[in-house]
Amino acid sequence: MIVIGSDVHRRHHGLEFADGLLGPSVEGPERADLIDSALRAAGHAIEAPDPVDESLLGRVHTPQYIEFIATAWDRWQQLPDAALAAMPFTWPARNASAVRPDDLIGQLGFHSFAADCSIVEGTWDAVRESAAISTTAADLVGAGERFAYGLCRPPGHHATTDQFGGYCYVNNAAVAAQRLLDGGANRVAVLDVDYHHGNGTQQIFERRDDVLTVSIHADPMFEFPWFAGHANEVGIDAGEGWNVNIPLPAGTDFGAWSSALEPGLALIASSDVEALVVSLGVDTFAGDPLGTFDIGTCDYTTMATRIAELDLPTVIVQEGGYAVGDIGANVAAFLAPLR
Ligand code: OKP
Ligand code: ZN
Repeated sequence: MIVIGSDVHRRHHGLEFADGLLGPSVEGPERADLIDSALRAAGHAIEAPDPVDESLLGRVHTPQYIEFIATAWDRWQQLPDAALAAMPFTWPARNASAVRPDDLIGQLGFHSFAADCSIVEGTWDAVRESAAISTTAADLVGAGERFAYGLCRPPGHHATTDQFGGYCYVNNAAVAAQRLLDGGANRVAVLDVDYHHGNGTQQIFERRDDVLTVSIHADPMFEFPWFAGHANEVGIDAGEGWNVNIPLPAGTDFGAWSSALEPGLALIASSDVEALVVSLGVDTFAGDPLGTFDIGTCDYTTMATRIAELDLPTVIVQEGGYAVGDIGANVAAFLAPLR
């Protein structure tokens, strides 16, 4: 198993508004550092990524959005009373104008959907490196590797074509999927096993039939991201039938989770896809502070074994997982059977 990773993620250590308080984000640098050390201890070598192709980011997202993320910190620094992190406080709500404002504060709201994300000095460096990691993993699989794992941080699956949120800025799974298509695959699947619905990945591909998106997640009736992830979201126009959402109740254990996985796998197996991207969140873990599911460390090995039975070239990108004491063991358990 090839693992791609980097220390550049440490430059991103954002703030998060939650439970009425602004504080350090739950999505912090220790997450990736602990996965890194657990994988090294398990015998994996970790290789550096190649530089990212920024034009690819501007095709998965809008070029205007990528430019915004890349320059927002410098613009924030020009403000006379700039605080330590750039954050939005207002968003376009229902029935709002679709016009993008000129002002930085307005654009922060225009280009985001949640207050759990901020932009600090090193955010763009880390976001770009995270995308480089997923691209490099995709290139290795495109060149014939059966599996490659991208230790991406920050995560990506909530990032839409032009909005950050849910700790995500650039959608690493979507970038990997597009890279596989650019490399010659006719159709790919993204299987999102993070606890939260992959609303960004869904939105990026919802009008397309060359990417099948399948997400298994906590029902948005009770869980973030709340405004997407229902079972009746099946894709739009040419993409109709190419998005599958499998929402599950609070407290779901691995037996019920596995039963939900089966129809997703069956669809992937029958859809003529030539490669697979797995959005690997381990926030389905029983001890996760953001989750409610009841999945154990050993279950991740069973999960990965079943996914590998699809017999597809597979890129795995890291998404969530906030039980930092167990995050390394959980990721290592998932990667162990993939060889
Ligand atoms: C990102 B990923 C809790 C705030 C929760 C949203 C959760 C983002 C999850 N105090 N913020 O899918 O793991
Ligand atoms: Zn998650």
